[in-house]
Amino acid sequence: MPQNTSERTPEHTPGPTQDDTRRYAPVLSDEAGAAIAARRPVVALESTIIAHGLPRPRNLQVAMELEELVRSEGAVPATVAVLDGRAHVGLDKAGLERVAGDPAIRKLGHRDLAPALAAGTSGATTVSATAFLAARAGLRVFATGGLGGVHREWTRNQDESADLRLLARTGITVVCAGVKSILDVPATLQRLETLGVGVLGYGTGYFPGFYLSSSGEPVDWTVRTPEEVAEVMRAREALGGPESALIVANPVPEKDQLDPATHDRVLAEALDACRERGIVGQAVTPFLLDQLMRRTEGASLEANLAAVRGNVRLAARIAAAAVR
Ligand code: PSU
Ligand code: MN
Repeated sequence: MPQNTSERTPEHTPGPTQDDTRRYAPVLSDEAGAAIAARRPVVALESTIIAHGLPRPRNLQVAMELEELVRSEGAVPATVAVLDGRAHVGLDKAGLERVAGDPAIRKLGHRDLAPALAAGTSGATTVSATAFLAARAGLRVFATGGLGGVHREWTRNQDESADLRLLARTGITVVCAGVKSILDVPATLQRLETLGVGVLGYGTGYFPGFYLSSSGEPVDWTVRTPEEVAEVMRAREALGGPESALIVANPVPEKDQLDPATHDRVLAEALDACRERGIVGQAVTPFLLDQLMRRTEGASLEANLAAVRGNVRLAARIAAAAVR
């Protein structure tokens, strides 16, 4: 039923009908819903990394392993994706299998959500779409690998991930290994400052470099325990803001990082290949990640996975500390 029909004017857009809400509101899994109601910890997990960031069939194993990792820390996982025009916060095994195995699965940023729902499409959600849906469903902590950001050739193509602007207006705590090292890291840090997104180094004074433990760029704030992160979350809530995300930048352990010299050499080759083949838009990040994996014979994949595992484990501990 339309609300406030009598007050409707051309300037006054009516809210969604109950029917639209039933069709399009995000579906929270029973398990995640029960956990939120009981103030038990829940961790949102991103699905683009599964569908477009990791090779099949390893990606399904990883998706299940990450959920198991959250559970082993006593929290509830909620992988986010769109299936047949429904936005899900929390997938069952069949849902994870579709995200990992369906070659037609799209990559959805937050601007793609409404068209995907209206068309009844299925897609994996990027950091921007995952943070948007998870926050709307009442989740407070989210884990991924590396955020999107400002690309190295920004002055030529103005490629800046939609992740940044969305994180500027979504109050969720995001645990990541910094931003992907395929990006212009100093420029991305500048943008995060301009946009008012909080950045905490976890156990480090340097912003992590995704495949590398350090990007070499300093951070202004360092925390050392999940409780310290939870305290920052409480202070933000009590202050009433800012309405932006809080990034917990958690470095991949040095023993698991990609060899820095190999990283720099192979990345330069991958960036050349990207330019030569005219790859643009949403395809750039998956292309570069795939190129790095091939050109390092899988070493970048292992570093990426080590980073993601560490982030997921830490996110579960932060979620637990935040509900205490
Ligand atoms: N972290 C990873 N692998 C990934 C991503 C993150 O370890 O593939 C994804 C995230 O979904 C992020 C996206 O939002 O890459 C960025 O894409 P773009 O640069 O097109 O915004
Ligand atoms: Mn882009």
